[in-house]
Parts: sequence; C-alpha cells; structure tokens
Amino acid sequence: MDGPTRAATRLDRAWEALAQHRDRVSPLHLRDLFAGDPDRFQRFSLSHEDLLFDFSKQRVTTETMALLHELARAADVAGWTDRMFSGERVNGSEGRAAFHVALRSRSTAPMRIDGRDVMADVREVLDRVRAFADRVRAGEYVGATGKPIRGIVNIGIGGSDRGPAMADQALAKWRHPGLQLRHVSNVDGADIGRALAGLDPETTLVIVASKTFTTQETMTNAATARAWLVGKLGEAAVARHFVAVSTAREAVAAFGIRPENTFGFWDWVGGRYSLWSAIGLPLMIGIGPEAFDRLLDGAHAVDRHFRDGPLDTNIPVAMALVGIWNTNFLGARSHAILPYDHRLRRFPAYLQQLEMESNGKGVDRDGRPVRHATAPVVFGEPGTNGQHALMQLFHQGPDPVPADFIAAVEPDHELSGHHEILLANMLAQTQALAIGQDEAEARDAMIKAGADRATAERLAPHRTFPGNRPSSSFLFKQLDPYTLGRLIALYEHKVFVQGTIWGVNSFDQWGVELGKTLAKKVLPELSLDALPAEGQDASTAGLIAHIKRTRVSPSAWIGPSGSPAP
Ligand code: G6Q
Repeated sequence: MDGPTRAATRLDRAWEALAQHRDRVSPLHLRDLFAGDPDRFQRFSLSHEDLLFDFSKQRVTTETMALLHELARAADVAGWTDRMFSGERVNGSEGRAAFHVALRSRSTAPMRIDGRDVMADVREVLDRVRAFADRVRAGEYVGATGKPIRGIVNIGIGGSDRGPAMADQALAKWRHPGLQLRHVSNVDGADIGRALAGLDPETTLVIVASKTFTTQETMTNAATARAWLVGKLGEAAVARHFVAVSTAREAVAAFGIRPENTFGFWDWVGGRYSLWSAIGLPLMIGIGPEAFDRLLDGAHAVDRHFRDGPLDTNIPVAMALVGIWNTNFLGARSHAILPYDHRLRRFPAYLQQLEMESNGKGVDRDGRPVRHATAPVVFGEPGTNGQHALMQLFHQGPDPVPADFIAAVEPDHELSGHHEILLANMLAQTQALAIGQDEAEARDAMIKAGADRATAERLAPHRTFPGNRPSSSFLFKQLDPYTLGRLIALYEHKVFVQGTIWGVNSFDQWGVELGKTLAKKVLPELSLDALPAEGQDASTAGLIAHIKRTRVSPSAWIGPSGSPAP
C-alpha cells in the first residue's frame, strides 16, 4: 500500500471509529456526564497562562477525545502545521504560502519561504509603520496646510477592514485620546458619508488599505474621499493626506500616493490573516506601537503553544476537534460566538470571515467534492444582548447550536456590579444549555412559585429545557492587546486544524469571485440609457427593469407588469 492510500485508509478508519462511537455515546446527557464524574471540569479544560478554555460542557468523553486525536493524527495535522510554519505553499490553489505566523514572530530564528528569510522585510515594514504611527500620534505628521492630523479614516473591506475595525473597538481603552479613528468598508455611500461627516480635510488622514488596490468597494470609497479632500485642499494635498497599505505599488503611485507613504506586505499574507501586517496601521496609530507589539506578542505566544505543545493539551486543537465533533457527528450546522464583553462586539463578525471564508469549501485541496460537512454558519452577538434575542432558539429549538462564551474575569471599568451580573449571566447560560430543566422540574418550580397544578401541567412543556447543548467557555484575566492577540491566533489555528482535517485549502476564497464578475455586467445595465438586459435570468432582468422603472416614477408605486398600480 502506498503512503497516500495508507493515510487515506487510516483517516477513513478514524472517521468510522468516531461514527460508531457517536452511536454509542449520543444517548448520554451532559447532566449525567457531570453527575458521574466530579473531575469532569479538570479533565476537559486547558489553559495558556491566565487563559482558560473549558470544554467540559461539550458532549465528549475521554474516549471521544482520544478518537478525535487519532483523527487529527490521521489527517497529519502535525505535518501540515510544520508545512505552514516552514513557509511551504500550503495555499495550493493560489500557489502561495500562508505565513502570517512570520508577521508576529518574536524569535530570532529565520522564517523562510523558498529558502529566503522574510524576517528582514517584515521588520523593515514594521519599523516604518511604527515610525509613521508615532509621528501621527505625536502631532508631528502634518497635513498640506501644516495642521497635525487628528482624524484617521481607514478605507478597506474584508480582510483589509475587519481586523483593525474589530481590534480598534476591543482596545478602545488604549486609543489615543486626541485622535478619531473611523473605518469605512461598504460601497454603500452611507458608509463613507458617515465616516467623513464632521471631519476637517485639513486634519484628516485617509488610509487606503487594499492588498490588490483593485477592489471595487475600496477604490470607489477612496475616489470619493479623494474628491472630498481635493474639493477643499486641491490636488497637491493628496500626497500628504493619503497613505496606502498594499502590495500593488504601481497602482498606489498612480493614485497619487508617495512611496514613503506606502506600506507594503506580501502575497503570502492572506487578507483575513493580515491584521498583523501593515494592515494594522490604523490600529497602531490608534493604540500605539507598544500596545501593537503586545498584540503580536500574544499571537506569537499562541503560535508557540500550538506548534510546540502536545496534541492533548493544545487549545486550538481541542477547539477544532470539538467543532468537528459537533459538526460532523452531532449534526450541528451553525456555531455561535458570544463574547460577554461589549468591547468584543465585532469579534463574531471577525470570526465569521475567518471561519466561513477559510473553510466554507465544497471541494478538497485536489478539487474533489468533500465527503463531510465543512465550516458551520458562524454568527453571534455580545452577551447579554443575545440572551434577549437568539438564545430562545439555542435553549429550546430542535437543533443544537454549539456556542463559544468569552469573558474577561476583570473589567476595565469601575462598575464592578455590572461585571458580576455579566459573568453570572454567562455562566448561567452555559449551565442552562448543558443541564437544562426537565418537565417535572419545570412543573415543580411553577407550583412552588404559586401556580395551580392544572396551569403547571399545561405550561410545563413550554418551560422545559432539554439541555445537553454544547458550549465552551473562555476566561482570561483582562482583555488587553496581548490577550486579544492570543484569542485571534487561537481561532486562526483552530480554523487551520479543521481545514486540515476536512482536507480543504483554508487560505483561498474563490467563492467570492463569481458575484464580483456578475456585478460588473449588471452595473451598466442599471443605467436608464441601457437597453433591456439581455442574457440575464428572468428574475435578475425583472429586478433590473423594476429599478429602472422606479427611478423614472419615483413617487408612484409601479405594478410588477410595469403599469402604474390602480
Ligand atoms: C480575505 C479575503 C478578502 C480580502 C478583501 C479585500 O481573506 O481575501 O476579504 O481581504 O477582498 O481585498 P483587498 O485587500 O485586495 O482590497
């Protein structure tokens, strides 16, 4: 038997063993698992310094974890991890490395791609970004009329926006008090309109963050911001008020941005893994180079934990495996991210891209259809807001929604009473999901509270909580740049491990391309002068025609046939 066949067979056997195991253990209820094992919390929780990952409320046993570890070994997670950390072109469909770990490497060891150490380039750009951020923060970088910069508008989308926007909110406490930071991503004019409103072009710096410098939304917003600035300060001001973060130097120069205001990165930095690169510029201006360094430190600490730690104490591996268990064996098709921390309110959206763009794939690395479900739908809300909206379904809907709860033990504000309530709610939610409340308990509770027996009987089914719903909890001392770096890196590696087990390329995103191409065809067809759309399906042609008709009769309601409504 050759190597690949042997590996495939071992992988098949590992999947099969887990499927058989699932049939044996799925009747087990978390309530009984906790009752039968006083050490369950110790057995199924891991830590990295002050960060605790508790997965004891996942529906796993010791045997489940052993079988999942065998699955990870059979999928050669360790080998793929080595390949990623060695700068191999693990992004096969684009022929690129995925070397974001080099961006936050704090070690003196070389990080090579094709035998060439990239660390000198990484440090050179990081030093330039640092120096630039320092000058802006100190008021030394001045605009065309000599005034210091006070407003920063970051224009980017997807990976060139989500990281800085999320981290800027999360680390607002570190933000320079004299600077306003705004993030624009949507091509909807309302977004750039909001971002520029109230800013003075004389004191505004616009960062155009685009790896390719061709992205329609970003370039449209950048052109609008440019016109806004030129309208007041003239063409010559562009060079002082615009900076770019991009790999496309020529396109940047053509826009009028100077080489000294251009910060590069490399094709081996994927958009959604780019916060650590010059894409972090707006964040670094906001929180300062020292805090940004701590973010990198945190990510690097997790890189070491992930790369060097044994499989069974490895947090990203455990996160990935319980996710695989839920998705592929317990039938969950979604995954909720619930930060009990208002500062992390954009974290679910950040992870949505990280997980769904990385692993929402239908073919494996070799282009063959995948044989298992891949990334679940990721969504979330900060606690406690989510409790008053989504969590009804989590507790009583027929399908399980595994959830990650995330919280800092200590708040960064003085309102400690609020924080106790916040934490109590988080723990209570995880408990209600896992343990639930059976019908007899629901009935007894109502009778104890004064209800008559008939009412209690009638309402008991509505007030029953099946429980046995999986969740994990993350607790850390404080949310600071170091811990945010750790959290992001934990999820990055989780996604990588899952992608490896599913056999997909976690670093491409071909699924975003078709819509972009079709939008280019639709755009001219929306013009009133355009002939009726040809070659469009009936729905799209109908929608185009409807938009055009509505435009010529803005105040009248138009019937679907095109005639005015009676
Ligand atoms: C992320 C994706 C994608 C990308 C945006 C922006 O991994 O590649 O979200 O970041 O499409 O692309 P540009 O930076 O090239 O504008």
